Amino acid sequence: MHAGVDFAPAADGTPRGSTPVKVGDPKSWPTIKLERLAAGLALAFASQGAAAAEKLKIGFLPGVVDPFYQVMQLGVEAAAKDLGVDVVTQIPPTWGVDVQTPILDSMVARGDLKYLITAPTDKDQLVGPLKAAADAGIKVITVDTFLGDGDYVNGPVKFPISYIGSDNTEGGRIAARGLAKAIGGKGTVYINSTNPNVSSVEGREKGFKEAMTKDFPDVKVLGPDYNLDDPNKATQQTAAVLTREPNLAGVFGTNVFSAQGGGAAVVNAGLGGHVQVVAYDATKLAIELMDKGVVSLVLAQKPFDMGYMAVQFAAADAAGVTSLPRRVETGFAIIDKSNMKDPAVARFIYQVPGK
Ligand code: T6T
Repeated sequence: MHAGVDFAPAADGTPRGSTPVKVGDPKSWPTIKLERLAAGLALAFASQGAAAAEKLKIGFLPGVVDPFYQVMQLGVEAAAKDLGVDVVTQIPPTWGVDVQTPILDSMVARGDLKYLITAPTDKDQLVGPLKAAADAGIKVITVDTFLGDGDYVNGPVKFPISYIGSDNTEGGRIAARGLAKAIGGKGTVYINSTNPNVSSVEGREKGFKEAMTKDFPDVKVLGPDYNLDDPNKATQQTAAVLTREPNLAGVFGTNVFSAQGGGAAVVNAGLGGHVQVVAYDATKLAIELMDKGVVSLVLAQKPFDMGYMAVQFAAADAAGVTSLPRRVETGFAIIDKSNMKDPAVARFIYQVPGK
């Protein structure tokens, strides 16, 4: 007679489980000592506790406080919720290596982060500090900006898991084609940008100049000037060019604050609609300036996708996935007056809750 459940059919063929099973004399049952049971359960719960405590912990360190990274943070938090991951977020108040590096070092010093999702504020100067993080056992995923030349397979920098962001050189070419069209293919245009040696805006400048030189020989390109991510500086710099170049036909603002400042200078000079502005980044303000006829083209990046996928990559890597792409280009939504109200496009405008 064996204790426990027997699923072999009864002699008369009726299936087991439909008839009571003889389990014999309970005294003969192997007894599990309660305390052992309790210990076992405690262990089980403890391991569950430990498992819960061992929830994957990821650091998120973007470049600065702005609508682009605020939407990226929404993507990070949505994925963290979906995947049951803990995220520790630290946002530098201003853009720069001197601001971001100490925050990075303090995040590494915590000792509990397994992954770091970050937008390096300089493609060379952040290599050292991020390599130190990797050597400390924190796997790095770069979003929006990259280290070195962004080729983590064959390039000078290979330790990050992946780059997830826009193809900014192509973005620059799109901006050039849009501005050239808006000014009728001839005239002088000006680039206002944020900081040198930042892979994102550097790509935009390069792609813009490349396309203008190659496809629009009658367009002369001035700049870039660097506004250090300060919209007021962008306004001053653009106003100075508008004064120096009375026939200026167009302005390319390579990110949120460059376009904001450049657009404001055009409006302040009463040249809205005459001097065409192309804006990288789909902030509400850029769309409002488009509505007023100041901005003729807006390139919307996909920061939510960048944030969401970066967390997915971390969770996948932690789960043992070894075939994650080393580079993911998230694409653009190109917004102009003809489609700015179309929900399929407008959904890419950077909506920050409460803003
Ligand atoms: O344009 C984005 C981002 O792609 C760039 O790297 C820095 O500026 C923004 O965050 C917008 O301000």
